[in-house]
Amino acid sequence: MSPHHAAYAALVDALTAQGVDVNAVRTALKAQKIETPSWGYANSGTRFKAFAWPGAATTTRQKLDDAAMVHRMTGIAPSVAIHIPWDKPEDGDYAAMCQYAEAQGVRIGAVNPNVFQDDPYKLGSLGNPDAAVRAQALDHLLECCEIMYLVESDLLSLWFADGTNFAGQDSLVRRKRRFEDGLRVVYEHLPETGRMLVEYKFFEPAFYSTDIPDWGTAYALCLKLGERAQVLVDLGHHAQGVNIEQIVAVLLDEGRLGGFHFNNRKYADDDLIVGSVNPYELFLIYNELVAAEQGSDPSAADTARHVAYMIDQCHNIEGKLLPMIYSVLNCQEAYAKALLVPRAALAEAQAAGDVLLAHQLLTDAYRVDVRPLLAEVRAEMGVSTDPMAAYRASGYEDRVRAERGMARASGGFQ
Ligand code: PSV
Ligand code: MN
Repeated sequence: MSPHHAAYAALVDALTAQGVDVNAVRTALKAQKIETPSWGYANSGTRFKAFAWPGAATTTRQKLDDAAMVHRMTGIAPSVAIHIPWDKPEDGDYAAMCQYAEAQGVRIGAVNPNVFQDDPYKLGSLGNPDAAVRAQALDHLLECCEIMYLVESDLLSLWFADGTNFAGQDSLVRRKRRFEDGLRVVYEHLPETGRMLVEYKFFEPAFYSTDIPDWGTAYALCLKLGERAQVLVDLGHHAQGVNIEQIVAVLLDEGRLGGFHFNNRKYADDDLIVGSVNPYELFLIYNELVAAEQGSDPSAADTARHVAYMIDQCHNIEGKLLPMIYSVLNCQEAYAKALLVPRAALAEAQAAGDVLLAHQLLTDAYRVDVRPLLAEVRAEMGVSTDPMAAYRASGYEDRVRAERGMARASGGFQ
């Protein structure tokens, strides 16, 4: 018996004795999916400096190659989010982009419009006081609805940098209404099965007010738009101390949790590897998702099953693919631990008001070393039991360094 099998057998015995259905846990883990972002493979950094990484992707083809490698290593990252125009094909051939992705073993996921980079957006996009700029932003958002058809994506993932820097700069209410008007038009142009994910962020780049600063504002917008508008939770977009798992629980219960941008932070929107600063928080978030998925409310379970799990990170000093693989594995580990929470015993302790037993049942699941279980699941899925080591040994990094060299810029599909 290999060391991995011995550890796995011991873990199965311990978990079975606690009443865990290990087969069900393995099945759930094999169905887990995490989407990686095309922009996470390119050179990016802080507003002070983006350090170039040798071999980092510049073209969308290279980003898709990298994403496909992450999927080959982990087995659970089969789709790639694109950002337009960063990933816009020069010849407009989105079919070729999809074919290329499929040939590498991945598919295109969420379409992310970009209404924050061009000069006209200095005072905002859909919230801009100038109707001509609002129209320009709307045009781009509608173009992205068309792109959804072309790449067969059912997710339009929206983030707006809109806001103001100074009190009195603009009317906060008028900005809110401009957003309602603009998003209504976008919603009407979504493909029939498409969903709109509305991301919030409390500050940056605007420093006095942000037009969609929090989940409540995003939720209120979604309620007005219709049920295919849902909130996207980016873990780096909250003030310090905000209880993100509670936001997740509430949005799930309201049928309005659409997706995640996973990352981790210590201070602000740091875009660090998810689970690197606070793996316990990641576990608590997954705990709410599993509770909804396995709970008795069919509508919350359905919402949980359709959540889009996406990574949104910026790797400045730690490489590109390896941190992405690590991020996917951290999500896998958090999910595995959440699947071990004894739901019935927890509900009993909660109903009995046994505060500490309830807390202990939850934290005991967090403390389980699930690595042997994950190694087994990976072996059954036909990927390496140790994806980080497998990537290091693959020679991929040396090959792309030799082929691509050192580049700073990142461009569209070539
Ligand atoms: C904004 O900080 C954000 O989280 C949005 O999701 C953007 O699309 C992404 O970062 C990439 O810059
Ligand atoms: Mn984000």
